[in-house]
Amino acid sequence: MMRTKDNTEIGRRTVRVFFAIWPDSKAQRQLGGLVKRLRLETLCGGRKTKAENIHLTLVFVGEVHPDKLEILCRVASGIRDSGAHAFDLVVEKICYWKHKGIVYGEIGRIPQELMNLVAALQDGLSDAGFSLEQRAYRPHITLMRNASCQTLPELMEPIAWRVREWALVKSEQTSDGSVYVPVGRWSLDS
Ligand code: 2AM
Repeated sequence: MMRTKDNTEIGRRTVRVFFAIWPDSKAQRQLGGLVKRLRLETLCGGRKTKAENIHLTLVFVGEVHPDKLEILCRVASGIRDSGAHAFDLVVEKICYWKHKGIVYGEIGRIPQELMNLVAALQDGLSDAGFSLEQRAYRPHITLMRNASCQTLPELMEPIAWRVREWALVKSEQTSDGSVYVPVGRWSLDS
């Protein structure tokens, strides 16, 4: 049996969950195309993120027992009911985070609505008894892992989409890599 930092037992039935935003289909195609270019046009080695897995994490919750999913959904519904607002996300640049070994899409101007949503989630989850990472939130869209890069492609034009919803997602490890399964979705006010 494994144990978490606070010495809680992790049984085999825990699930790994996080709150995240998925790009719309056009932005997903553009970001997926970018991942291909990273391989073809640069000296970037590493593990590509599959197009369908490309996302922006809002809050990483970690391993929880399945009976906690209902509480997570309740926290999310409370935030939706309080009237969180839609916003635009614009990826303006490709960056390499050497010490984490990731290549990621950087959000140019971080929308206040995004930070409000993350803060509301962090507060709601803490109040509900979840212990979250203390690191400052740094929004990024991981395109490649275990990466080592010499050069990075320039973005011809920004990749933008209107964020109208967010999701709670379960991460499952398979022989084919991570599979992300939505547990719940919540809309943002237009
Ligand atoms: P990453 O892309 O920078 O690895 C699913 O694993 C998502 O949760 C990924 O977006 C991942 O960020 C993020 N994540 C994984 N482990 C995390 C952790 N310990 N703290 C914060 N985010 C994490």
